[in-house]
Amino acid sequence: MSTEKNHDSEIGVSVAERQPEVRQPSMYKVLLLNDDYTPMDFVVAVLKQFFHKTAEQASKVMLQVHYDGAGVAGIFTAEIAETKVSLVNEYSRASEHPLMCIMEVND
Ligand code: TYC
Repeated sequence: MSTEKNHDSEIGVSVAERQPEVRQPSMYKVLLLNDDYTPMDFVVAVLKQFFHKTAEQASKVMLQVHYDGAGVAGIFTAEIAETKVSLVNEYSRASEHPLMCIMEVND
């Protein structure tokens, strides 16, 4: 039986029986997409309110989205990213702006 570099709590435990290694959670980028109608001030307000950006950081991300089509608002675990996407999209719809927020795996 191979026991490899045993830890204190797993003396005599075979490689096959050992618990799997703890793995880092997958991370997700939360992106804002450009459109022709959402006011720049609204996007800056969203970045401050939902992503805790300073006015300067928020303006930078907003302009990145405006000129390049998309920009990263933040990088989070799946559950937090899903919540941010839902909250931002609900807030944008309630405010009658077409702003879109999406998530993608950060590999
Ligand atoms: N393109 C928009 C405008 O000119 C501004 C904008 C920026 C919209 C970022 C969406 O995610 C966005 N008013």
